[in-house]
Amino acid sequence: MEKTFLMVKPDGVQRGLIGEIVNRFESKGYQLVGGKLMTISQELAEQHYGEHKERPFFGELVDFITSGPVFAMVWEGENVISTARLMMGATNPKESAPGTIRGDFAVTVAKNIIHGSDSPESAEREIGLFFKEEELSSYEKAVNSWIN
Ligand code: RTP
Ligand code: MG
Repeated sequence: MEKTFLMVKPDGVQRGLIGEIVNRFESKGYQLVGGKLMTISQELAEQHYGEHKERPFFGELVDFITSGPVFAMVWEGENVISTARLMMGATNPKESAPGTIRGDFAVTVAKNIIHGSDSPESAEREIGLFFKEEELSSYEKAVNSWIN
């Protein structure tokens, strides 16, 4: 079953939105298979956002993501990578639709509440950066047969 890496960014943690965000993915029908509150090191931040190294906002992005605890998660389910991105909304909250996480809770692109892997390759890479194999739990839920 497909897995993705999602993370409540420091602004979402400070604003008390962990529960709200977990609730959205649980209610949708996805399954939480890993989660932890952690503070990201400079090195991990630079690896995680490596694709943006040459962008003008890179320094600001690394400073922000390391500025306080994040809630890192792995979620599992059918098509979870792209559907989670739809549920998050557009990167810039000025364009993210109401009903999406960024559309409902964020105002500026720099503080946009949540990160989500953008492809199967990113998901695999990011899960590996943030979680050890033994930190993920695979388990059956009886309710799954009513979803898939
Ligand atoms: P993320 O990686 O955080 O899930 O966001 P994303 O895929 O929707 O957007 P991406 O292009 O990967 O950008 C990563 C994060 O960089 C910040 N950003 N700031 N100041 C700016 O113009 C700017 N542009 C992007 C955002 O916080 C974005 O989530
Ligand atoms: Mg991205």
